[in-house]
Amino acid sequence: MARSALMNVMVQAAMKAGRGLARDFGEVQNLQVSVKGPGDFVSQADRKAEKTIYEELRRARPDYGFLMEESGVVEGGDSQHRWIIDPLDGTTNFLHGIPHFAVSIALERQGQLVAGLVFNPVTDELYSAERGGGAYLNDRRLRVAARRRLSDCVVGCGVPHLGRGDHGEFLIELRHVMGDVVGVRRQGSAALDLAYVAAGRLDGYWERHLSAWDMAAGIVLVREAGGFVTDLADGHDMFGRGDVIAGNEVVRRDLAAAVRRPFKTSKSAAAP
Ligand code: 2AM
Ligand code: CA
Ligand code: CA
Ligand code: CA
Repeated sequence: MARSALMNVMVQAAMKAGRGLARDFGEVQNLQVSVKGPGDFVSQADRKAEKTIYEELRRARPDYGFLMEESGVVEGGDSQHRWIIDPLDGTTNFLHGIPHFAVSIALERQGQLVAGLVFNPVTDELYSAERGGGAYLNDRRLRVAARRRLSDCVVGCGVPHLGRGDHGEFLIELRHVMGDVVGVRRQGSAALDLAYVAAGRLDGYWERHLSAWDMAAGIVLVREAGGFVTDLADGHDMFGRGDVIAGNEVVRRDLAAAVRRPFKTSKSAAAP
């Protein structure tokens, strides 16, 4: 598979940051950790990885703007291009020694997502996609799963932290979805969840309370693997609303219907 110059730049930045993360993962007990919000942690590893990616991308494309989880918006880029970066998606896994986390880098051109890369430096799985060019896991072309009945599907989700409000609503959604599918997985990295949908490992996925950097690269992967990604209202304002749902066309639609199914109280529900 021949990589474009743009993708080479992204891969180089992700690999360099990923090597640092893999080293830090080996001595995770020595890292300083601080708390940003309820259940949201940040360590030196997140910041170092972000700095590495920033420096690499800035050097290669000096005019592009940046949106990064730990540093926010970096002013001074052209108005046409914006990198959207999560240097370490799955920090909680990382800090607990669970080897399921990733670097996530996406590029927006004139407000459209045109490239995405998700890299797990422990498993050495590199997911990449450019608009119109297909999605890849390392050198292998990806395609979303073809299952059409929710009752055959394994789907992923995110569980909102208790400190974030509407977890009661989430539990209702989860109950509905659990009744409709083979299994539900909660793996702790939105970027990898979307990459798994692209790879056909998960048939579908939904999550709320996300930021653009959690999902930007993964959205490109799913689309380029022939999948569908929307917000939870079937629109395309994933960044504005902070929620996302993905799968093949049928699974996305039916999973969205299950997530949104009105809650019946025990009085209105049919007797078991
Ligand atoms: P992070 O590891 O980069 O913070 C998992 O459900 C997803 O939500 C991950 O992408 C994770 O990104 C993000 N996340 C987990 N806990 C969070 C919290 N308390 N606040 C905001 N984002 C969180
Ligand atoms: Ca975080
Ligand atoms: Ca994240
Ligand atoms: Ca992060």
